[in-house]
Amino acid sequence: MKQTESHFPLTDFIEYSEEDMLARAQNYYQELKRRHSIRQFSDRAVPQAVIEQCIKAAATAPSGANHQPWHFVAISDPEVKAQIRHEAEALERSFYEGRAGEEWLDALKPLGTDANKSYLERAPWLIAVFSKKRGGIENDGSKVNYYVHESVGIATGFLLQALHHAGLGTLTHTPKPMSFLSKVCGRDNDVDRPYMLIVVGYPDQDATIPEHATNKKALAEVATFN
Ligand code: IYR
Repeated sequence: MKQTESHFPLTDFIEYSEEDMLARAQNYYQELKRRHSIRQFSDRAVPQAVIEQCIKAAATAPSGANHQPWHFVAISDPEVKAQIRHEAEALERSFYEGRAGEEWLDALKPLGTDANKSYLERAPWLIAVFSKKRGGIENDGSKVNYYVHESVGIATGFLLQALHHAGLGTLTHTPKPMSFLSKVCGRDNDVDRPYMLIVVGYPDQDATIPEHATNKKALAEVATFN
């Protein structure tokens, strides 16, 4: 490998025995299997320090040329949450009233979702994820970013796992179009694009998950070994 820049030895890699590796992989699967999108949130507060650590975990994700083309806006201000709910519900109403089309609405039936998004106000935190078309490591906007969608998708996955691991419930929410989030979050420029809204908090005491959501495809259906 050509090393034109300075490189450091990989000192923080941990190797496990094959037995431990399998046990860790099994345990991790068991942990991730308990992650479910929830739509009934408690209004119980969650310390900002926890959210900060989870965002730091998300921001360790790999990215094109390590440009880290993401920005997270963590919102707990009730007024901002109310504004987001108001805007999102207006969009969702038109979605459920026909914009979605019959096939899409049919696919959503087992989830039991509708245009009511009260959790956007009730949950203690909303994390708006933005992708950045330009910026580079310096974040000064002068350089192009690469594989932005892939990079931000991976970081968002890391964020969901970190929040779940910390003991919090989440929901990925993507009101369409999401441009209103830019204004509400003060990221109204031509570099940042709203990517996803993550609702974060404790599940309500009587939170439920649709049976449909527990039906994950078997390994043989999602993977092939040659
Ligand atoms: N954004 C809408 C609709 C929706 C779409 C999909 I695809 C889902 O998996 C769930 C919901 C809503 O939040 O209700």
